[in-house]
Amino acid sequence: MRYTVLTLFPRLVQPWTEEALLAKAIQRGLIEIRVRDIRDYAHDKHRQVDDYPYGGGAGMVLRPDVVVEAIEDQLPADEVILLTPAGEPFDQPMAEELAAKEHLILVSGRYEGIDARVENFVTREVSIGDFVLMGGEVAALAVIEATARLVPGVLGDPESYRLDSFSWGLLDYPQYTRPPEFRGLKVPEVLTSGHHGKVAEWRRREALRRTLERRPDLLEGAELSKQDRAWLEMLREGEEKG
Ligand code: JF5
Repeated sequence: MRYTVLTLFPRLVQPWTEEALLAKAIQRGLIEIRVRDIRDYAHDKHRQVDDYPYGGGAGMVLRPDVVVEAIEDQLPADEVILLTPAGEPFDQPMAEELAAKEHLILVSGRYEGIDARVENFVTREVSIGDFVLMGGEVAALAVIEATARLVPGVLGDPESYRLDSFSWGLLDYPQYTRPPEFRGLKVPEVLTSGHHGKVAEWRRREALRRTLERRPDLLEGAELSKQDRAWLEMLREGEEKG
């Protein structure tokens, strides 16, 4: 998998790629991350990339010629993705779809926005959430983080991505490690019992409990067994009684 990040702040993005799992994946040749400065595509000696908005108003707008020439210089790509709060919401299924591609170009806007004509030169616009960042860099890195871990070999143990939150369509079950008691808080007994079947059942129930409490919206899209539905029914009844 190759990623090309187009940004006005390459020095913000580059260091993120030089640590931890991303660095290891690059070193192993599993992924490649190119970071390119949009300003290198400016036309004038002052390297101007933005200008005043037509129609007036506050702030500056990124020029379409500069941004589109930066994109075109990095083609071909399977996807050209503009990060913007106005985009399609990013989620795990989209991460899985993108992780199967060979080259993603990620375009990070800054300032008050990008000239709307750039939309005609991207394959999709993506939002990582309903908030406004100061620029698309963190959103581009979020897309890289979410997709690179799905590239075969990037995570050591393939179990760790099959079993995590959202691969079930549910939130993760709670995890515990040593010590067995911390400031009066004990590890649930079932986890130290050695009964693998009981552990699996408890984890599934706790994942359902957490999802019901924190993100009931996720239950509609989750794959639920008859047993799951029975537990949820019990949990909901328990909730009603306080
Ligand atoms: C940006 C105009 C881009 O704020 C974001 C963002 C939020 N979710 N996903 C992306 O990107 C930066 C801000 C304003 C265009």
